[in-house]
Amino acid sequence: MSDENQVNENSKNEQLGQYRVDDSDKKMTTNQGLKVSEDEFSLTAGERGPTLMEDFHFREKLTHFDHERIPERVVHARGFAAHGEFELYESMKQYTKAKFLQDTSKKTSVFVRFSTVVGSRGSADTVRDVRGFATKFYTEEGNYDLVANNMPVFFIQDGIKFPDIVHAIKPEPHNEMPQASGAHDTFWDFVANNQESAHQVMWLMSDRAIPRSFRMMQGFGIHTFRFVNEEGVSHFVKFHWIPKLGVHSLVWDEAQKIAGKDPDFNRRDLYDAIENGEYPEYELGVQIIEEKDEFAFDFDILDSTKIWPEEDVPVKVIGKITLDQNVDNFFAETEQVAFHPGHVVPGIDFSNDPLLQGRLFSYLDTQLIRLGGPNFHEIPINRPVCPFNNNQRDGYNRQTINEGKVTYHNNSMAANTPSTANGQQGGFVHYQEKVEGRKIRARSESFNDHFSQPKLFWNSMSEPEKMHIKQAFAFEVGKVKNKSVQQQVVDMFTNVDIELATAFAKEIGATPPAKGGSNITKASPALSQENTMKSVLTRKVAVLMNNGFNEAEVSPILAELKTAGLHPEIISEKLGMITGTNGNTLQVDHSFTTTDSVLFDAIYIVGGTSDSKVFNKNTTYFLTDAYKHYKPIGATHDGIMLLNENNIPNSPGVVIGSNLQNFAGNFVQAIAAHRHWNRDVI
Ligand code: HDE
Repeated sequence: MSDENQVNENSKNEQLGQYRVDDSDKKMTTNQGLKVSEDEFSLTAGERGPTLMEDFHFREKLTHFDHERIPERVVHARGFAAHGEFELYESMKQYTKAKFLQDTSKKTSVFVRFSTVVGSRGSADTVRDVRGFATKFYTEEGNYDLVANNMPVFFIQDGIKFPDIVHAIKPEPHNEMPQASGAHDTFWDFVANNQESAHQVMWLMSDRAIPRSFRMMQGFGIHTFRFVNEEGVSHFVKFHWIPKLGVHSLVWDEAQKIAGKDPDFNRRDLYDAIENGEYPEYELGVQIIEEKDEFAFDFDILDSTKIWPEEDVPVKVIGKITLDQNVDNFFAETEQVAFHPGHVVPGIDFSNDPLLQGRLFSYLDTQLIRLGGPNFHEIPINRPVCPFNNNQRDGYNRQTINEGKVTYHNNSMAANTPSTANGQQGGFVHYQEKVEGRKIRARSESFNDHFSQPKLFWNSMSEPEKMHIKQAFAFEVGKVKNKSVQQQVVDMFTNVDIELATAFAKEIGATPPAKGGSNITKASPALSQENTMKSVLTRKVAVLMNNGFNEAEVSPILAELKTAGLHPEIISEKLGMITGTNGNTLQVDHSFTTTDSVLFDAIYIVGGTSDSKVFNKNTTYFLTDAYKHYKPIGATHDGIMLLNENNIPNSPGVVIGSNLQNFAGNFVQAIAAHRHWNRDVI
């Protein structure tokens, strides 16, 4: 365990090092350390006889296997995590005394787990869902967890309704269908009858719900928290994670296909990026509101269904996390990590947001059952890197060997230690907010406006984004069997936008609204993905090639794509090598059997000389899908002919290199635009 003031960005890695075991080149033993002489056959009475009770090795091996599973998380079951470090750009001393936010020369180790919310552990990555973005900072003052999502608002305003929303969106209880999807009756029945959900539903129907990559999504702490400084002055704060690569999404048809072709699409992407040294980076932003301005807004800052528009309360970027290390063992680290919004450090405190207050109960409670008792803080991934001492003892799987016999406070026999620390000594002192009121089960009226911000969100969308939202409603509500629920949803979202409600009502055979809608015209450009950073870095290009390609001309193009930061991968009929007209060969990365158009960001068709039906048929498939998904398409050599044969028009994002001049440069530019929405796609 590191000394308090030696805690740095390596502390967690060093601590985990004490628990890592490399089993290779070792003799096999039982869990008691006894060397095993035979692991293929159980101990039997004769070669064809029954297994003997005395076979302790068999019993130990099977018993351990029988107990390998623990309950999956009740939500956020499917996740993927990585280690990294946090660096501070600018001291936050003015606002908070949190030590990891004081000194720009100090770095902090972090562990980040991304997740989907609704699906089981084995479900697909690219489902339409909210994504979790949970970060554990291993600070010198203890673990600080920022347990965030990739959308800035939540479905409900009060923690007491969490079991209801989760029951409604999870697979229906009578037949356990559908998996990892909100496209069913109970979810939409919940939505229509709990109208505070309108804002998050708009986000869920938007492209934000199908991120291209964990590396390309934002994170939001959602709730209003507090920063408290050394002088005891408090400011309200909201936390943001801003990905350096910008915020990017899939299209829905593509996302559904990927769910079959590569259910691990997002986790593979993160894992590969880290293995390739292309470390994902996210900047930490804060929005800060002074205490005196608590009531200065047309929404309640304690309401988790509201954002603070960035144009009104700017996001101040204060630091960055870099994820630079994959886990060694998924179960030990990713599965056993336990986050909790109540894991705070001095200088960070809570607000009275009733959703946050509910969470403060739930996380410890759920870990007790999931991780089998009260000692899960001793699991290596969860251990703080600073010392931790108290009088808590015993329980299942206790590992710490506490010396001595004093296990209570106050005491005289251990000089009243472990002793408490006051605020000056680094003890956590709750912010002394003055609160008074009657005990009451009710919500403040200031929480009652459920439609202004969904409308703000809608107003902020570009035309393609609006089109996707309409299509998402048509898909999701179209899957609902109950006609009354469908109509209730149409009526509800008429309060957001009549054009939206009319569009999907027509698609699903419901009655379009005759009148209604909101007259709010405000927009927040920061909400649109049109305005995000676009980059070609780490984008994957499928290069379709066959024997007889022009190696002398194609290899330099591939080299240019690589120099631009792209990943061209060669796809052909068979794995192995392909030979160019000059006799030079290139290694094939994937065959048509082992990959698919939807797994790439762009397609480059080169072709070859051999007129192969298999190649041409598969090229048609790759092209059609890429075109339909608005992806950049490049063609040179025989590829141009294939483009023409497949009637791919010379439309936006289609780059034809007839004379090769500037082809690579133009293609890279088309890829930098990511998707070409102004393409005529039916
Ligand atoms: Fe969670 N949430 N949540 N949640 N949540 C859990 O804790 C809960 C909420 C979030 O990668 C559970 O360890 C309640 C908002 C993430 O391990 C559980 C309420 C936000 C993760 C739980 C909320 C989140 C969880 C399930 C409403 C974004 C995954 C397993 C009052 C700010 C953490 C677990 C990981 C996980 C309860 C709402 C984010 C049951 C009661 C809002 C990222 O404790």
